[in-house]
Amino acid sequence: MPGIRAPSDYSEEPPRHPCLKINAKEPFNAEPPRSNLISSYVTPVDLFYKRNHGPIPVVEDIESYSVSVTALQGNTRALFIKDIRKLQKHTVVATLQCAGNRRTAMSKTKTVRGVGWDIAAIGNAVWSGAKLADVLEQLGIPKYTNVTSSGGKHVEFVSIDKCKEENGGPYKASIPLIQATNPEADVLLAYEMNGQTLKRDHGYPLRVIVPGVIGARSVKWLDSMNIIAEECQGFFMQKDYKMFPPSVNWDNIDWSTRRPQHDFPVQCAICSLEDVSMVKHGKVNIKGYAVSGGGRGIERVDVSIDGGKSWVEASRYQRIGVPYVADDANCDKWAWVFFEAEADITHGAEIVAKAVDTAANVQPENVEVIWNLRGILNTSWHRVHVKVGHSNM
Ligand SMILES: Nc1nc2c(c(=O)[nH]1)N[C@H]1C(S)=C(S)[C@@H](COP(=O)(O)O)O[C@H]1N2
Ligand SMILES: [Mo]
Repeated sequence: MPGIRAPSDYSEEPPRHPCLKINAKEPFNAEPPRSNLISSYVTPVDLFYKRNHGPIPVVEDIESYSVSVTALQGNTRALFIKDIRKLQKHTVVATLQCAGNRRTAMSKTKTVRGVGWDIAAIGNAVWSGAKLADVLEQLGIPKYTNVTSSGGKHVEFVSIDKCKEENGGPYKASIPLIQATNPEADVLLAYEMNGQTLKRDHGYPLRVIVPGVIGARSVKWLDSMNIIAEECQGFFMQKDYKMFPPSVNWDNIDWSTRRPQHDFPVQCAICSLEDVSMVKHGKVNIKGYAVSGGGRGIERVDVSIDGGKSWVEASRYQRIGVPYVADDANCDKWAWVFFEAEADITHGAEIVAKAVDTAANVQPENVEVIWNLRGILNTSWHRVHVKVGHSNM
């Protein structure tokens, strides 16, 4: 692997923002405080959640770094950064969300396995790079290809980081070829985040961005791409990031019965309040994010201050002062929206938010009904408690 190196320990980690809440140190997993998350529509890079399964790779020589691409029965081609930069540069605003977002709350129902996350394992960034559909077209695979002449149906992305789940091997994942070759799916090989060269934590020099899909498929530090007949057989596709029913436990689990999770479901969370907040008698600001997978927009966000008995509709926006309309050509279809409502609070209350997407999918009322042993996709109504007192928060 010329140009890039994967350390086997944590002695070469990049610097990180002191505000981040660290959920695991090695590998480094951290998220911003709730209030920081909603302070801007585009999440600043240093506050963007960091989700890793091994030590962060080190680029030693960017000129010699390349991605090797192999098709079934085909030759291997090397793609250098300069080749990728030669292709048209596309910019996509997309929200990345870890499937483990809100896991800590799910573990309160019954223990789950995995890194604990509050509600900020999510972020919205401006990603720039080449469209994967253009890259593949240049390599001889036309746009909107389902299957290649040699039977290729999936594109596998392989990194170089050393993950213990892969017994020291690299992180990998795949997406269907039809999504990879569809220019409207906006899958990117990204080299910039928020207008700057990618940071090491986020996949420098090159990462995949798969909009509308759980973060696990957006492979960082891309080392090779393979056009393959079956989906990737790696740990994170076959033995993790699958959604099981509440009846499945570690004694009766059969991983082969479920498909790898792909799109994420509709989600929202209140970020202006902690799980329990002291507020002053009077107006309380209820503000947070809402997002859905698969390019579905947010149709509505409902807010309740009586635990879900009665509801009001929150206002929604992406850009300050511009009301959000889910099917407006100017909306960022892969990006979150912020919602805001004001409530008069005179006594202790349970405040709840739930979002509805453009397909009318709605978040489930309780976490119990979606509990799963790996603690993924907790999209239950987000509930916080306020107590009225004299100090603010
Ligand atoms: N090579 C590699 N890619 C990876 C991961 C990883 O550990 N190694 N983690 C995945 C997961 S689970 C998520 S949620 C996102 C997190 O991206 P971020 O750290 O840029 O927020 O990267 C994905 N890509
Ligand atoms: Mo993730």
